[in-house]
Amino acid sequence: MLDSCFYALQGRGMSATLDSLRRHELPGLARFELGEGGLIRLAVETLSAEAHIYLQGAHVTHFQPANSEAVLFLSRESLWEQGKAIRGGVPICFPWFGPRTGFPGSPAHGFARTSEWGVAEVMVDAGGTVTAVLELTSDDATRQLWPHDWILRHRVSIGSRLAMTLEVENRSETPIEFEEALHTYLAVQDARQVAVSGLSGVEYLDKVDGLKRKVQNAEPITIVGETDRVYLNTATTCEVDDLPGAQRLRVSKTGSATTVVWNPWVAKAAAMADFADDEWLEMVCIETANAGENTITLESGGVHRMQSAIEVLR
Ligand code: TA6
Repeated sequence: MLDSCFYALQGRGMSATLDSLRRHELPGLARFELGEGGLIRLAVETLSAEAHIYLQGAHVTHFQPANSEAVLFLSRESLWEQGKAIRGGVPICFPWFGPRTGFPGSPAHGFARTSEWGVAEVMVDAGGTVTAVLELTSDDATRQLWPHDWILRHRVSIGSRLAMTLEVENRSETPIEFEEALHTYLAVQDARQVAVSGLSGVEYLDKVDGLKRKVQNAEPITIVGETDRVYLNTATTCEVDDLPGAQRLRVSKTGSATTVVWNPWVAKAAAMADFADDEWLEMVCIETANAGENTITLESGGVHRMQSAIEVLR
C-alpha cells in the first residue's frame, strides 16, 4: 500500500514545461533550462553569485558566490531521475526526518525532496538578489502517505549569501506534527581536516553509537570516522573550516532547534550507489532542522518558517 502510493507520488506533478515557465524568467538573471537527466532547473547568474534550483524537490544543487569556490557538494554519481533524491546540494526533508518510525515502506526523509514543486514567483530586489519561491501542495498522493493538508513554500535567495526559508502552512482542520530539514551538503577540501565550531555544550543523539545522548564537549568538532549526530535544542550558528587557505563557511539559522552533522566516511560511502567511494572526503553535512524532540506542532491555519543562510567568510 505505502509502496504503491509512494510510486504514485514519484510520478506526480511533472506537469511543468519550459514554455510554461518562461513567464517567470528574469532576462539576463534567471532562466529555466533542462539540467542533469533532463530535469528542469532554474539557472541564476547575478553579479554576486550563480546557482541552480531544480523543480524536483525545490532542490538547490549549486551555489557559488563571485570570487569564491562552489559552496555546495554535489555527487558525481547522483541519480538524475524523476522521483529519485538528488545526492548533494540542499535536499528538503519533510514531513519526517530519516526513516519514518512505524512505516518501513515510507520514503526516507519524507516526500518533499522527490516531488516536483511549482514556481510561484521569481523576483530581483534593488540590491540584485534574485529570490525564487517554489510551492508544493498536499494532494491525494501525499494524503495517502500523510493524511493532512498543507502548503510548503521554499524561498531561495541568491545573493552574496544563499538564504533559504522553508515555510509550512497548515491547511488542515487539526494541528499537524512534522519534522523538517534543509539537509545541506557543504563542499570541503578534505573532511579529515574539517573543524566545525558553534555546537560546544550542546546535547546530541549519536546515531553511530546507538542513539546515545551525549554533550558536545570538544570544540571544534572534527571528523575522524562515520559521523552522524543530531544536536538538539540549539539555535546556534556553525562555522566550518577545513584545509588552511580553503574557504571558511558559516551556516546561520532561524526557526530551527536541531542541527545535524553528518559524514558517511569510508564504509557508508562505499555502500551508497549514488555517491562515489571517495566523495566522503569532499563533503560535510551541516543540516538546519527540527527533528526528534524538536518536532514542530503547528495549529490549524498556522505558518512555520525555518531559515538557513550559508555564506563564505573568506
Ligand atoms: O542527516 C544524516 C542522515 O540522516 C544519515 O543518517 C544518512 O541517512 C543521510 O541522512 C542521508 O540520507 P539519504 O536518505 O539521503 O541517503
